[in-house]
Amino acid sequence: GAEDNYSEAVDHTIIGIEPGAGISVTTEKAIEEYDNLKGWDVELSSTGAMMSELGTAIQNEEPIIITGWNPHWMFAQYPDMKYLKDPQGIYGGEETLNSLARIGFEEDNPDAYKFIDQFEWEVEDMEEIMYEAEETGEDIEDISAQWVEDNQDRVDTWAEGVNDSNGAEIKLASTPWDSERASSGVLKAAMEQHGFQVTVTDVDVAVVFESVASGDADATLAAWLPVTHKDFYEKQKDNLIDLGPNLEGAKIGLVVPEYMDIDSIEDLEP
Ligand code: PBE
Repeated sequence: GAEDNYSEAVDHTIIGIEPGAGISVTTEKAIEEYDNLKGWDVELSSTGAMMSELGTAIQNEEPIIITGWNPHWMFAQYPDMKYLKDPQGIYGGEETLNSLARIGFEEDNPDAYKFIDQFEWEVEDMEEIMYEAEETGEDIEDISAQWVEDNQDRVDTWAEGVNDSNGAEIKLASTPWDSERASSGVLKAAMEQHGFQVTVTDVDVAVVFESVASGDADATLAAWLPVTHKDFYEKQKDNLIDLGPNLEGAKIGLVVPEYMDIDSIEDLEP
């Protein structure tokens, strides 16, 4: 019925995040590919602005369509939300967070390379850090360092067969989202236990790929594949080494509150 015309209610606008994010690029593609989204806009600003619009909408039980992803605390804070089905598969299925290294890094520093190659953890680990940062307001780097101390058995498996360093400087490129601040923070603290000196630089997704490809950065943990960062990856894949997933079971898509009576992107009226 007319009361269910969510498309008009949201002014044919999807609430997005930072313009440089993979999920923003993917949402522009969804708008091109779905006939019923023709002429729609994606409002790009910041993750913080999106989360605050989401909070207001939920408080007033108003319709809203956001770009959502896991791992993130949004589903812990607002459990009554759902991913819209994506029959065209624009947002993919399961995403993995991959580690990438610059060409030549293994030869230059085999121990650091091995450490980064052996780094892997679970969605629940990452979420533990993200939730705590969100709840306490404490710095995510500090919480990540504490996580390393509290999970020393796990952390030690990443260092198996690695010779301790005498202060080798390792440059990690990362992105400014909590997920990557957590992973980079954990790896930094873990590697520093073994004498490496790790610098983490938060940049745009495009710059992450460019800096690993050009050799300005040694490695990154921040590649969301195969879909979210596809364009960036395709452009640079011959100029970097893909070390494979450091985390499995990630996801991106369009997300709405449960009180919206639709299940699929295709249910949205043009
Ligand atoms: N994200 C979180 C990022 C990567 C990490 C899904 C918002 C993106 O590029 O879209």
